[in-house]
Amino acid sequence: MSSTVIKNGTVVTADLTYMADVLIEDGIITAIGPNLSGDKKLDATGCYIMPGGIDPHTHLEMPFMGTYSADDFESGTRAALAGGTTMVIDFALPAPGQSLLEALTMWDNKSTRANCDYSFHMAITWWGEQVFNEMETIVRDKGITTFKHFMAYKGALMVDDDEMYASFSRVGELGAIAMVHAENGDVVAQLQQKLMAEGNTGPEAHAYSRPAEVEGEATNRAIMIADMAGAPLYVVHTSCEQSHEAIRRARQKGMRVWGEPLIQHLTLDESEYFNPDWDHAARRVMSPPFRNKLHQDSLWAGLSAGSLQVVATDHCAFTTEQKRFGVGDFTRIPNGTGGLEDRMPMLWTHGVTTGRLTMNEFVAVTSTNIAKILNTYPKKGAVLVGSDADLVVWDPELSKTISAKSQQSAIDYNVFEGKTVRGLPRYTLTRGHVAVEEGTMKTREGHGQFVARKPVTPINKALSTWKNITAPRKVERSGIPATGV
Ligand code: DUC
Ligand code: ZN
Ligand code: ZN
Ligand code: ZN
Repeated sequence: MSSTVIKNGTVVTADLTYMADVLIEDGIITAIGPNLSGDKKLDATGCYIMPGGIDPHTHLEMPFMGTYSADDFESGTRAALAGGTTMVIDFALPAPGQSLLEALTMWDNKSTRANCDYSFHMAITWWGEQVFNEMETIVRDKGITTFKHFMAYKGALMVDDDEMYASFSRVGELGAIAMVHAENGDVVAQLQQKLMAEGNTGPEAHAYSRPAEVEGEATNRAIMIADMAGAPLYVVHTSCEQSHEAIRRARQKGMRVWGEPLIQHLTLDESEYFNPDWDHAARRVMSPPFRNKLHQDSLWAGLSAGSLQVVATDHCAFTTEQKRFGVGDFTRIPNGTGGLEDRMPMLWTHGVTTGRLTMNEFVAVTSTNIAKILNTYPKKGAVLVGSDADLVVWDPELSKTISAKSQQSAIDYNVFEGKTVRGLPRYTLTRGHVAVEEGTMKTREGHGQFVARKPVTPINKALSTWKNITAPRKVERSGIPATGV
């Protein structure tokens, strides 16, 4: 058994900062303390030893809008490791009418190439007895406890309220977690038609077709439906104050609701869509779209206040050639941007070095909080004896200018092109394997393992009093009252 020791660094977790060496044997942390030794030594002088990042929102090699997202499990997880992320959670996406288990087999097959550990969420894109039954197998036998619902993409992935209520109720029974892409798909479809009819065919019309109100309405509706169904709710890509406000209010009432801003929404704004270069704007088309500074401030405030818990990417990368499917019709531009490699350096640069987040909050929102929400803590998201050695040795003085020329992602551009980041991995370790070593990639295709998860029953429920208020009570009546004159 060969061992690795990380020497002379400062351990930074979601709640502690202290000097210690970290010993790793067989991919597991086996000791934390002074003066440790091992076969291989990694020097962490001047660095922070943190739990590797967890990105709970990726779409790798996903069939979408007539094409496939360009990063697969190999290039996607390589990009992740380059940026200090050691686990991704991808969405298995059944086509409407398709068996959930069949979709899962497809995702199992794609993920054999992963360079780091991964897990899945299951999307619910249609409803029926088969889905109801398969959901139990997915939770009990397949280790997947999160079910994503698209409230947008009408005519494709969208589910409507009756389907959502039925599915959320099932989620509640199974002790699982409901997730939503919260945008009102009916309103979006009408706005798209109107904009196209008026000759607004460019990428900026994408933003006009998906205003913050569309997201705020859907977030409020999903929260209410989750509450009635008794399911905890995770709102993916929370991009605006309206959505954040709904989450804040629900949490304050004791409902179990979480919100997930993306690094793109935190650091890029809507002005990107008004760039005269069509390619520049189209490359940034994603849903929800980038917002203005007021929304960005709301998201940053939510992260430090704790009303938003997780920073993700929604990594769904398309090449320029793929984006050009939408020339002359913005509704055909494949929705999605990359971010896996840049999430941690961008958040450190714009969050920690500016004082918006402490180092410990950085660890919480990039790793520990989602590990806890998804019930994979302390295997993941922790620097503890017995935890997986998914670690990043973070050098706060290392800097670079982001460029597509030097990225791991398979696409030909980067939405953060030209931005300078300070704070990068010196080493990234995935279950003890050093996958990034002082700027050199040493990833191993197929090293990644699936991480099964269990429900957090019985306490992981929506917690409002709605059920008590409306508990059925039969009223005995003696007769039919007389009607008025
Ligand atoms: N939004 C995107 O931009 N891409 C993938 C799916 C989504 O909801
Ligand atoms: Zn319906
Ligand atoms: Zn989405
Ligand atoms: Zn997504």
